[in-house]
Amino acid sequence: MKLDTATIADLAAHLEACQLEARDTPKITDEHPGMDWDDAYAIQDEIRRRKLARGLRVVGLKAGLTSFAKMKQMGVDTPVFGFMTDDYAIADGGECAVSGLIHPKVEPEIAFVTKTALKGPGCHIGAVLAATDFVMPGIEVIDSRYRDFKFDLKSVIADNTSAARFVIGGRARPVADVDLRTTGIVLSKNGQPVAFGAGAAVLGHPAAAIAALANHLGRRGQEIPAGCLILSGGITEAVSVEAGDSITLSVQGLGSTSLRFV
Ligand code: OOG
Ligand code: MG
Repeated sequence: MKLDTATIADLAAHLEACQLEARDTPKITDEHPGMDWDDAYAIQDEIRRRKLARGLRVVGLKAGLTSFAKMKQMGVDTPVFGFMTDDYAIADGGECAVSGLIHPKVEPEIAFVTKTALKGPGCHIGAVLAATDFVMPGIEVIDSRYRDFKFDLKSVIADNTSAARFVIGGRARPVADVDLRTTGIVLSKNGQPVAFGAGAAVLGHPAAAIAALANHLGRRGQEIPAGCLILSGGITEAVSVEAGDSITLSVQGLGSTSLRFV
């Protein structure tokens, strides 16, 4: 760790204030170029602590920057991990108010729900498939608190990996019924297909993103609990949205989920 406890608390308070007031900020590594990975996750943990202290619940975990399309779009090369609280959840077909967001984008993802806990190190796709209760389509709404969505990995980890809102829906299917590598997805904006892909875009198999999360948590003495919702990461580049946009994600064999920006 390169930052002291007070600086970590200040940066967490600053980033969370930017989120709650929907205003942007330069990336924090501009002021703190020496911060390390542990500092970055410590800031994210402090944001989580602040939210729990206000009575919010953590309702899911996420892996991000797990596809080449996303890594290329953001100019980075390693997955990152974050969390979602209950106030991020939007009902299937529901509304997302842009007034509470800075510059939202949507990502087509596969959502996993576990039936047993997953613990790293050494977690692999097989362990993930054995521990998965079902998979569903999920749309993540990301909203980096950084100006113009410009960040490096440490800054985006501290900012809870741009987590903002999410919706899941469609058909929950046991993972044995789907070949998640070849499963096709179509993301539509206002009825027009705008992004296409297949599950293999995410680390070769979306379950590999869940294994990477379990191994990341294992290094920190934590695990993915049973009954946990996890977003495995955007399959395509993220798509910008504004008030009035309707977004639908269709996943082969898993139906579709949608939301509307107002
Ligand atoms: C970071 C979060 C990326 C994903 O699915 O790749 C992410 C960002 O691009 O702002 O959630
Ligand atoms: Mg995402």
